[in-house]
Amino acid sequence: MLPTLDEAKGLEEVANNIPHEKIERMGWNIHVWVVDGGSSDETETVTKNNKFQFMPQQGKGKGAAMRLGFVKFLESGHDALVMLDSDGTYDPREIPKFLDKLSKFDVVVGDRLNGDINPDAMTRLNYFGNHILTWLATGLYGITINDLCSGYWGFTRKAISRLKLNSMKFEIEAEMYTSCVKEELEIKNIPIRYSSRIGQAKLGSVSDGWRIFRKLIVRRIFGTPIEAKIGKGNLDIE
Ligand SMILES: Nc1nc2c(ncn2[C@@H]2O[C@H](COP(=O)(O)OP(=O)(O)O)[C@@H](O)[C@H]2O)c(=O)[nH]1
Ligand SMILES: [Mg+2]
Repeated sequence: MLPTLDEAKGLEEVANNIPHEKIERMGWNIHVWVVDGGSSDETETVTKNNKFQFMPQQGKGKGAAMRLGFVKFLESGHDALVMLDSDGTYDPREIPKFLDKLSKFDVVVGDRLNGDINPDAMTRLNYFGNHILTWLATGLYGITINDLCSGYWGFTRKAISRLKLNSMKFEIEAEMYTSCVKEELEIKNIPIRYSSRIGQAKLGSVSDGWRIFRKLIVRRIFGTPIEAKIGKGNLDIE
């Protein structure tokens, strides 16, 4: 599952590197969804050219997009889901490593901070912020996560069906982690490569860092989003 907002060039690169044959040799049928936040570039054309499924999102933000994707995934009947950003930072050739670990774990998180970060891929501020937020998350919740804000995750169907989320933006990964802890899903961290992005960043380091921090605190106090408590699903967007 690939979230996109004006990432035509990055998406092209991701598409070229998805190891379809290797994944099929491992026994999986692969289906690629592009969850789009209203791109005004060639994203839809690139999606169609690669025979991926284009899924326009209803709300705004990466969080809303992923939650829509998760609901559609559960309706689809597939067994596992791997999500990664479409900006060329994450390498789709590592997907088989995620699928491999999903035979033993509920959730697999790609770990850039103990992996291989290209020198130009992350600003100093983001590097520092990622470490602080990750350290804080492990301290608050007691379950080790090595890279809280990673955009490369793998899930079993069971894991997706248990997640309870209401994030709209870039705090989604932090909430995925807190929900995994709450639902007692087993998390495996695996080192991954992280490269420089193609195109313009959508994340604002300080404002989104603050949203992530707030989400960690709020979910520590109120473990489950109110929408889930009153019986509404992950798709109830504000
Ligand atoms: N569907 C959707 N995707 C988004 C939205 N905002 C960002 N994205 C995608 O989410 C991914 C991560 O965004 P990015 O700007 O790279 O954030 P960073 O990697 O955390 O700095 C990229 O693939 C973006 O195109 C949105 O509003 N909707
Ligand atoms: Mg990025």
